[in-house]
Amino acid sequence: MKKMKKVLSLVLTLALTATVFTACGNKETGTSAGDANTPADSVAGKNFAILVKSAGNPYNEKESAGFKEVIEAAGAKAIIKAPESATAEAQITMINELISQKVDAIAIAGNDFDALEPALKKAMKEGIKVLSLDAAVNSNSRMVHINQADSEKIGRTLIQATKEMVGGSGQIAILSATSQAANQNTWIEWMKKELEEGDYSGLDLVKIAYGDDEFQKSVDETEALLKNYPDLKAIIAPTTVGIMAAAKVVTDKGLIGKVSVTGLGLPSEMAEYITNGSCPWMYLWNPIDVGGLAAYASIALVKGDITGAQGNKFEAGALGSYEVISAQDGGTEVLLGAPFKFEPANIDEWKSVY
Ligand code: RAM
Repeated sequence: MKKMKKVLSLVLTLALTATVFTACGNKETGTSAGDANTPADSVAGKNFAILVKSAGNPYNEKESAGFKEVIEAAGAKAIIKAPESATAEAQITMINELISQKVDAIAIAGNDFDALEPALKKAMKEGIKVLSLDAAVNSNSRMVHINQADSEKIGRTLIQATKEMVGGSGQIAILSATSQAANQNTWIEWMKKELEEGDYSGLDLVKIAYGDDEFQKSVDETEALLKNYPDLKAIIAPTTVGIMAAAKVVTDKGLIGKVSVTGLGLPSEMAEYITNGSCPWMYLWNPIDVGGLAAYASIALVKGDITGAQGNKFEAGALGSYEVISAQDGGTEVLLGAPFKFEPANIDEWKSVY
């Protein structure tokens, strides 16, 4: 299963990064990442927007790149928006701009679960198809959410990994993104649940810090954690910006082996730290695929093939067939797949993929 996922991810990534689509077809589906599995003219000339959390975050850039490739291969126009910082206010301004531009769809990684509701409802009232990806907006604000991986599995797995890394006991801390990010907050809820329900009497969660998905702030927060908790044994960073900052600080301070970093990281940014042992292992999914799947869902919504209701089915090129399922937040979602573990044995083959 893992192997198959890996092969599919590789096929799509190669297809998406190639300038000219050649023989990248998937034998099983008979499609390629570029054909959107729809007649190209049905969305030709239409405008599909993606609005990510913030600019300058390589994870967001990869999501946007995956989105753009699929939209353009379907003959439509991709509009990529990213605010300077990860705030709801900045996204509301951009949503209003997209409404004025009369785009056909908006795929948004929300900087707040509830605060975007009036703006996104206005967009939907104007006939714009709205979906979230990466970080969900509430179910009133979207037609469907594109979820990168099972949230419960992510949260529980990170605590299980941490227990193993620290040998069963010690102080641990979480370094998150913004305090309003729905994806990180959901993962943290599951981490807490795992701590409560499992055999973790030796683990002490001393602090949840927020680096706001800004590198320097994440570095500062990591330094503060190490200063305030000199016995700290592990930092869990469920954000690609945070995990890299934490691993760099642990490395620079000569704390490899004393403080372990884990969480969700990009292999391209973390290879150095997985190799040097500051981050013994970590998890992620393919962000290019998250953007690609959001693009296929946007196209299906605009074409009227799906409404975002539970049970809707659509084709997502080389990614395969997907079904809309019910989400834990009361809305609906599409689940991309399972998270993947990156460790010293496989990091070299992944570091140039994403
Ligand atoms: C950061 C962002 C993004 C998240 C990844 C794991 O880049 O917060 O939303 O999904 O980390």
